[in-house]
Amino acid sequence: MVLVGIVGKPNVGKSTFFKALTLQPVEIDNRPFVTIEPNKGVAYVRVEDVGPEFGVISNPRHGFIKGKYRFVPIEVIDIAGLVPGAHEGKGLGNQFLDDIRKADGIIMVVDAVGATDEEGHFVGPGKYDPLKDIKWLEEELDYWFYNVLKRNIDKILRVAKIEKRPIDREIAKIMSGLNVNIDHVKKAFRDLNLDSEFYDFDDELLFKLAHLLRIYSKPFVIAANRIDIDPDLAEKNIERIKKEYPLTIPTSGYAEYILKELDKQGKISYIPGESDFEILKPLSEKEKKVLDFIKTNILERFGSTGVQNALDTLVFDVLKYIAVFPGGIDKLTDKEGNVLPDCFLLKEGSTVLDFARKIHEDLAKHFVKAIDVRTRKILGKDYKLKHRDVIHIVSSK
Ligand SMILES: Nc1nc2c(ncn2[C@@H]2O[C@H](COP(=O)(O)OP(=O)(O)O)[C@@H](O)[C@H]2O)c(=O)[nH]1
Ligand SMILES: [Mg+2]
Repeated sequence: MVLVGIVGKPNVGKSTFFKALTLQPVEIDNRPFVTIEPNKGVAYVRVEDVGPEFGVISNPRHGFIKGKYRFVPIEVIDIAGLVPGAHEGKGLGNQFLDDIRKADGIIMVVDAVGATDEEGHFVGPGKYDPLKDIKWLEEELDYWFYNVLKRNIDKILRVAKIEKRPIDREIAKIMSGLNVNIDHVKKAFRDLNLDSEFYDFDDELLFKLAHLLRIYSKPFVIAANRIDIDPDLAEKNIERIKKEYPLTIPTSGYAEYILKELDKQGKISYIPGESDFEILKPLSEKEKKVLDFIKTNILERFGSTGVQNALDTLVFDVLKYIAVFPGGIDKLTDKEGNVLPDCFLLKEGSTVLDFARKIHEDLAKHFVKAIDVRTRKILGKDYKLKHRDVIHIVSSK
């Protein structure tokens, strides 16, 4: 499953953001370092469902349908807060980053209103520049990769020399625990003008390599969070951050959590990611007031709470996943009568054969042909899938 890590300093709302994504109970507190054990849970990316095109209502085996959308499960991990110097043991250190070593990408949460200093202590809105956080957070992530490289580089070089193996392959092997693959290393080597027989790594070069491997294997989006505290101030900061980091999304984990919770209680109908909600049941004065605030200051102003948007941007735009549906050419149901029960997330560029393999190894082994269920066109095994394709696979068994 796609795995997303939530990273940031203490007290920027990481755990609240996680709770808004997963509706899973977590420890929330405005003391630094509340989260030590990672929170792991299931969140959902949003895909326009294909059911309506076929005049059917899907019932997903995993995830759910809401409105015209299908929410497809992925995994998220919320870890402890980092502080500057974490790699030297400051705060809780950076050991807990290992909890996200397998992450495909990162949501970096910062405090859009700058109300917390670099260690997460409350200083008041406007007193701290959130752009500074992004810089040192990036550096801490680089150090994390650097330390793993540094620990292993002598061995890597020795093995590569003695066994006459290409150095990039050896690096990819050692770094695979951090989700680094050979393509990432090759790309980094190209950027640094290194070839696969380069042995002369000094610390400076190693750090540059660590940085590149980190951005290639753990790309990130920024959630400029807690916009509800002061939307004007947040907007100003975000405009500035976006100049350097275009993939910055204004978010309010708090607003998203309230909306989802009231939706769960059946008091409102809210589709995550939308700019509006519908009131279904009488609300208390307090609930009315909060919803009114969220509607005016968050939804109407920023277009959504941003939480769903941040996750979808990371998974679809940055990590380049596409959603593909298995479907029979004559019927869209499985044996139990579930309509379009499955939806798989695959990397852009995946072929029909990759898709078959994802469903079942046997389906790939005995692959005969595939059919595009929409157009009824026959597709070969090398056909590159598109987002929201519905594919029937014919096998000889
Ligand atoms: N106003 C506002 N407060 C938030 C939001 N998210 C979290 N908080 C508050 O910020 C504090 C820290 O939240 P928490 O989620 O524990 O942050 P973490 O340390 O980064 O995991 C708590 O008092 C939360 O209630 C938000 O979107 N808006
Ligand atoms: Mg936390």
